[in-house]
Amino acid sequence: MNQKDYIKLEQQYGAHNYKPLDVVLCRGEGVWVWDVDGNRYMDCLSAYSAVNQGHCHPKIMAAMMEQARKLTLTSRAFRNDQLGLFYKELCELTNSHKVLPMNSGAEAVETVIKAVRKWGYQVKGVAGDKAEIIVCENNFHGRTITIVGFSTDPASREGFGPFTPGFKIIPFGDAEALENAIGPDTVGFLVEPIQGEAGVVIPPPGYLRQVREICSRHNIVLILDEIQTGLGRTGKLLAEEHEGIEADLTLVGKALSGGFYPVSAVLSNSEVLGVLRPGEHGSTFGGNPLACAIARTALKVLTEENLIENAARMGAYFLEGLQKIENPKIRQVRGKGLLLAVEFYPDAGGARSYCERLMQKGLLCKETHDNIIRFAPPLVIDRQQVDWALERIAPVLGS
Ligand code: IF1
Repeated sequence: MNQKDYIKLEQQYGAHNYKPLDVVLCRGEGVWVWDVDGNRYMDCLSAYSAVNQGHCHPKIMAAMMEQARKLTLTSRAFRNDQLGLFYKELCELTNSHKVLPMNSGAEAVETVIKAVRKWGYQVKGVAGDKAEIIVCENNFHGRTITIVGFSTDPASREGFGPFTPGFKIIPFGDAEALENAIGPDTVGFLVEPIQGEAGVVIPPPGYLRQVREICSRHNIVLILDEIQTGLGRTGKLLAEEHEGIEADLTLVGKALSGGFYPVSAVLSNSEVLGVLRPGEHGSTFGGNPLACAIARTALKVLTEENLIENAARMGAYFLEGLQKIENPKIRQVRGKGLLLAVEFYPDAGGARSYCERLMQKGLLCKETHDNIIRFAPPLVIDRQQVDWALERIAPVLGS
């Protein structure tokens, strides 16, 4: 079978809820992936930051195989010997007190919404069913009904109502808007430290510090969605560290497993997770021993292989290279660590066609909106590989 045959199968039998580049991958190693015809590409998307540790990392794979031979799933009706160790190691690494494990990012977001609402009623004293959570315009937190209900992206939400009430939307990067939106029933503020899907939108310096102060002053839970920005991507373990703050609740996912398995978690620095009692929340697969063993090793790889420092160094170098590209159609080049973006003027559009041309040159990346290209290679990338990428990107984006 060749690429066309595989694509035909997807077209015929699959729901068409994606429009992928027409490349059919079958193998990956580090920053590289190969298609079924044997062509090699550099992966500059990293499955939206889920493979920060690089494709098929040998240590994570070994941990997965070893655990798969022993025990994969118990449900939370029984205990397993990986869960406690996973909790302890994740808490020590992130300076958290408590963890609630789930699978997908959206599940972690749903978990936090439940916990924060309950905290609002039980601890803050908000009247029943009145709790309000503030979120930002152009957010991306997942695909469930509740989450798309507070999205401002028409493609994400139109046709899927009715939606869950209890959310208020404010502009991103505007601390004053947060202050003004807070009312007596406000229980939490949910925000991405850098908006990924919106196009790697970095808020003004000091924003998160101001947000931290406002939330503390009003007794509101600050929830940072670090599902994409966390675990080294921006050159710090968590993006909150760039501003020296700590959220009350932090969401991680994606790279928590190095791309081997869906693993997400809610990290808590406050009493919020304490409001959940037995029977009130859970998941069949959440916290299973296979997930825990994989995540423990995925975290170890991040630190032992200095991938966070490497993301900071290689990110700065990559950004510098992108900034040298001259094209009047480019509006801005920006990024933090290895979460980078090139934005074209809106009427220039064409981000997709740039991605298609880069694919021809052996580099895979993905547009977000019509005019922004995101570059987010695995954090194992080295200087020569960044040079290799820039040698291909510069002529394409420069024309
Ligand atoms: C898809 C985007 C990225 C996320 C943040 C929660 C989730 C995500 C900050 C939900 C997920 C994904 C989902 C993926 C594409 C991707 C994405 F373009 F859609 F927005 F990364 F930028 N919070 N982001 O970024 O996590 O439930 O998917 O595990 O195809 O929808 P999930």
